[in-house]
Amino acid sequence: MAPPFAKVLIANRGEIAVRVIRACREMGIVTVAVFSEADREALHVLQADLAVPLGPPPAALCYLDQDKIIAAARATGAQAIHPGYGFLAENATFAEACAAAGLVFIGPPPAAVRAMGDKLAARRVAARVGVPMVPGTSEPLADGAEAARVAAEIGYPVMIKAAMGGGGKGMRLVHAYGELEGALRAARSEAGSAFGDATIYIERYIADPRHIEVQVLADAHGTVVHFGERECSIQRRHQKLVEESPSPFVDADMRIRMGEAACRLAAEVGYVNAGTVEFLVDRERNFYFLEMNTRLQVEHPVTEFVTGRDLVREQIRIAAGEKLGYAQEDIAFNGHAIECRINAEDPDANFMPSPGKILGLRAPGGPWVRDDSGVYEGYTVPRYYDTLMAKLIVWAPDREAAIARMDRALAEYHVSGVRTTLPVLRRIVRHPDFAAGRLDTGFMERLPGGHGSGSRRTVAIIAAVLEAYERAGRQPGPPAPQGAGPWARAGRPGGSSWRAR
Ligand code: MV4
Repeated sequence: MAPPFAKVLIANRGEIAVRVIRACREMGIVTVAVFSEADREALHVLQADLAVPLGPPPAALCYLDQDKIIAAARATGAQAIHPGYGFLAENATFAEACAAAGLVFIGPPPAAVRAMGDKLAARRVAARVGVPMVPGTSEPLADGAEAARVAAEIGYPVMIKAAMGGGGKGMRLVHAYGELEGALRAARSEAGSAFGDATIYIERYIADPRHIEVQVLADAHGTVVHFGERECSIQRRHQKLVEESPSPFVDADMRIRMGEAACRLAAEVGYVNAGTVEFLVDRERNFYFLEMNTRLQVEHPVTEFVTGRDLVREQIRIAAGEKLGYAQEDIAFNGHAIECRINAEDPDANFMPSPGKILGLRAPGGPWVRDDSGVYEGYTVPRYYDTLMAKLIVWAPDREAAIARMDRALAEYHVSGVRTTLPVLRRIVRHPDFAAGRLDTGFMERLPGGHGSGSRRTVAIIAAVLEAYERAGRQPGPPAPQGAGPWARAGRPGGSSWRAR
């Protein structure tokens, strides 16, 4: 069959640009990469048919520069732009600018992006179609008095959230009335400077929830289907580390109910293309709508493994106006897939970015092992962008076999020259709680070795150093001997004797 587009520009970099190029090549589509001065030798540039320089490394001057990207598409004769994730992927203005330039944006309609970008508007959509959500407000909070009234009604603890937020920014947990006023002020000011909109709302706090999301796909002809769920509860500071599908917590009945809820939401906003509906799930298996991500997600490969369908190919077909050509009952879920994110970060230094030259690289292989990488041996990871280097995804007939396969594949993965999250990933997949499927968003905080939020470890180190200085000042001799207090112990590698829970 003729390709839906002759030429597509990929407005992104790294592993996701490579991923999109792969789908295009299989479809017979000519690919155009764009790149910053820091990305001259990046893998996506080497792999694309054409590559257009954008300018200096700061994202605002290259991958976020809408005019430059649209100019690159026009100059090369591309008909469509795939935004990947991040950068311009959820920018409604950019989608409109593409249309105005006669280019197809491979993503949802701008109105759907806007409706879901405003979390309060999204809550009102969910209410209209009867999708369960966390109890709370669906209109902006007027003042402190209203906040106090609502908080008392839904019961403490509560969360204060920014209407234009998401991904954890501008969020405040309030345990009791006494903290409310300060939290309101802080949340408003943070939201105002981060999103240019100080609108906030209140929700009941769900303690240690699971994060489970549903993949949806909608064509321009009114067909909306879901591709099952992904469990993304292993996170650290709102950065996912491990994702899997199916969720070990979701049964067939719950999958249908969550899937139908996600499809109702998508249909209600006129959604077209690939999207993800996020839910919080409590211990009693209640699920609550959180937000919708109007893009292809990092963790899409686990869904591809269990459904056997190429989501990027589907995105491109949908953008070209093709029909999905299948219905919900045609989508079967087979086996189990797990993804690990390999970031250039130093787990021993609070996950600080670890850019630099990759001196050695050996990626795993073997049956049902997929390495979606944006790097190669000899490549220098630039310091300007996201630290994600590669994603390792495995499939097996069941979860236990998938975990064993991931453990094996991680053991085969060797990177030298930069620090990576590989050792932490290994510890996660070998953890008894992971094996048992006991996952929630507090998992990383409990993982021993100080790899939790990092903040407690950092505080402990500072406290230990201060204590050592004090001791050194009071009595000469070696600072902070073994018998030092719990702070000093927690401040040493492997010495996290103090934990909040
Ligand atoms: C919550 C919550 C508990 N209760 N909302 C964090 C990211 C943002 N999208 C929403 N988040 C949360 N919202 C209520 N009412 C807990 C979180 C949360 C979280 C959610 C998903 C995955 C990881 C998380 C880690 C900490 C907090």
